[in-house]
Amino acid sequence: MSAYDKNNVFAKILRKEIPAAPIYEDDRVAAFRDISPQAPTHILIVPKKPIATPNDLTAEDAGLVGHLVLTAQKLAAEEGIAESGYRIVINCNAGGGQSVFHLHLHLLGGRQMHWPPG
Ligand code: DGP
Repeated sequence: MSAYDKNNVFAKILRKEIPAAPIYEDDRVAAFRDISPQAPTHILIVPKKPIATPNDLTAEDAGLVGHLVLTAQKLAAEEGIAESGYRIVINCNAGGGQSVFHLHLHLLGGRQMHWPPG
């Protein structure tokens, strides 16, 4: 479990305290473009609920996690990358490459992805 810092950068974006390039928003999630894109499409999809890492999810979040993934699916179609393919990534903690401690999905596409990831 991780303590949630309410002043992390995604919390500030959700509160509109700092700008982001918005893509989508509803009552449970928001999506905006990554400031440092790693692919032609690189969108971050975040829950509005303050959850620091995947370790902090509980069974009650199952519907929210499904909604995050279905939002990624919808945005992939809108970005025109559904058929060519895309990658959904969730990093967890420092060893997983997480640098912002508000849960987020990366939606990456528009170029060939490679395996294993770095
Ligand atoms: P991760 O390493 O999985 O925690 O991903 C964090 C991502 O957040 C990283 O790809 C860069 C992005 N990012 C960091 N600061 C900002 C910001 O201020 N605005 C936007 N749009 N993205 C940010």
